[in-house]
Amino acid sequence: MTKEELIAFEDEIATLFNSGKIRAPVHLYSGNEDQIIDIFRKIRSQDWVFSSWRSHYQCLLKGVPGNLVRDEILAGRSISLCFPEYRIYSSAIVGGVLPIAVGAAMAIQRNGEAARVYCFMGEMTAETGIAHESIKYSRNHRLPIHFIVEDNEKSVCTDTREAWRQPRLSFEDREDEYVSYYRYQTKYPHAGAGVRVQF
Ligand SMILES: Cc1ncc(C[n+]2csc(CCOP(=O)(O)OP(=O)(O)O)c2C)c(N)n1
Repeated sequence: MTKEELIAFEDEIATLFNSGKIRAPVHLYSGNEDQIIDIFRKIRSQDWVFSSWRSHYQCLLKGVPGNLVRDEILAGRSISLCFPEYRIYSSAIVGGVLPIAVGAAMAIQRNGEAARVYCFMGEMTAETGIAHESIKYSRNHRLPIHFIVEDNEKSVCTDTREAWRQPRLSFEDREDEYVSYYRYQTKYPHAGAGVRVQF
């Protein structure tokens, strides 16, 4: 899936949402296509991907056909897209997938499987206790997992750095065996596509 294809998919979802065709919240990306495509160069079909409420790019890059992703979003399930047959799970609970991803990595390690786990989270999620514990446990137990922190600088409407009085976030610019970080500027609000839609 190319950058242009990701953007075209997202533009279509934005249009569908703004015209009232999706009767549930959507969370769009925009502006991170190069970085997320680069991360997916390492991710193979046997690997597991865990994401948040914003997971359509991950689904498409993991190989889920666009029409399946679109159908799920149209059915109002954008915030928790799960396609187990493609090994992709997501949860709309802040930090919710992190311990599940760690458990999947523990199972892979115990069974001696060749798969790896990739777990995406926003920069505010990365500041929570559960993220710090999940990353610490994974690192110390050398689990086959990699965490990706996606920094759009905000948590809903809150500036993450101001909230913590921390100009430099905990995983800012981290690039090691267990954690990657990237920053992007989105053109969208936290949820929706810029037009108020009454469900
Ligand atoms: C346990 C829990 N608390 C609060 C929320 C509401 N909520 C949804 S997304 C979000 C912001 C998270 O910010 P960040 O991790 O930076 O993600 P992003 O900006 O990429 O959406 C919040 C507070 C939630 N979904 N789950």
